Amino acid sequence: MSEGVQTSPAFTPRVFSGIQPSGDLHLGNYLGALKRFADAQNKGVQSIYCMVDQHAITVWQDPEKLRQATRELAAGFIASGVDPKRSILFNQSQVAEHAQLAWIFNCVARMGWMKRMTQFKDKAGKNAENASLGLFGYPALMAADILIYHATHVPVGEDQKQHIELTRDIAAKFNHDYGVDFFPMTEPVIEGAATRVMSLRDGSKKMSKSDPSDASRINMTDDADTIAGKIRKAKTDAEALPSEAEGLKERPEARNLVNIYAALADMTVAEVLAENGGQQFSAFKPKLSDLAVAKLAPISTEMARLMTQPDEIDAILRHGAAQAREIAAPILARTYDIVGMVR
Ligand code: AQP
Repeated sequence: MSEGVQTSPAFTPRVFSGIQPSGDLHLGNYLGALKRFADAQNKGVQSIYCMVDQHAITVWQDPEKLRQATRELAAGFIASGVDPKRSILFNQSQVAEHAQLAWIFNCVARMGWMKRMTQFKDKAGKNAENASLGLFGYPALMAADILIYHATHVPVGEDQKQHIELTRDIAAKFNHDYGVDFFPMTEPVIEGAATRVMSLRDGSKKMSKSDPSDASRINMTDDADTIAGKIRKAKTDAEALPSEAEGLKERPEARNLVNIYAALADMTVAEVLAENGGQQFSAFKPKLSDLAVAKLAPISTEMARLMTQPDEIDAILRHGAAQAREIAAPILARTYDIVGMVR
């Protein structure tokens, strides 16, 4: 993967990542995750991607909507360039080994580790006593998702960094407690200009599916007019764009729009500013809208086409699950042997 990332020589490089089918995909999911999943696949690294429906139900999901969202997310993966012939693509609950390994990890992870997870604190809010046990144990299932494949690299957005660190803690404690070198120390791959896409309404909050304001995010299914309208109304300041990244330091909303532009155009922030420094937002925003529409429109058109063939999506996921199980089953069996379970 990226330069400087070292993998223990005992483990073959293998990429894993997942996305929850818990609502409409947005630009943050695309730039922070989906686009980079396709990039990893295109570099020729074995790549395994899944819709994490068992994570989604840690908060209430309407069953019919969950089914629909899972297929829509699969369509989003494929339309973003994840090719089911080159990557393994499936739905988490189709591969029981994830939940089976998660139970073992529930017994390895410590309560204190889980209590420190900022995502749990954010999602449970003031009502933590009423949150599901699944939401609390979410990071142990995430560790199982990754380690059931001995994945060495996980491309994610910045918000998931803490969970990958916990995955490493779980792997290290398991290896230490049982005196083995069985699970790899997985590396988070958090790189590029848009590892944390922020809300269009508030540069201090991440763009998120669960933000009540639809204007805060660009959904991957938004049409051209909606995208242009949201970017036009995006919060900014009154200054022109600086010519160097240093000038964006105290300007979170401006920085966000420049980061989005850079990620969509496959440019560095320095290159974007070299081209656009000195411009007012009245000139930069229409350019950004055109770029976002040009990149997202073909994806949403392809998603809509795929959604007319749900049986085909289901067949792709079933095939992917069978491929995933071929890797996961022997790793779970070996884990059971290490733990001392009679098989
Ligand atoms: N704003 C973001 N910028 C960059 N990357 C992001 N990701 C999410 N938001 C951003 C990345 O998308 C992947 C899938 O995320 P997820 O759906 O599994 O969970 P999430 O991070 O909880 O996504 P949301 O949109 O923020 O959902 P809610 O509102 O339900 O919490 C991950 O790789 C994530 O880093």
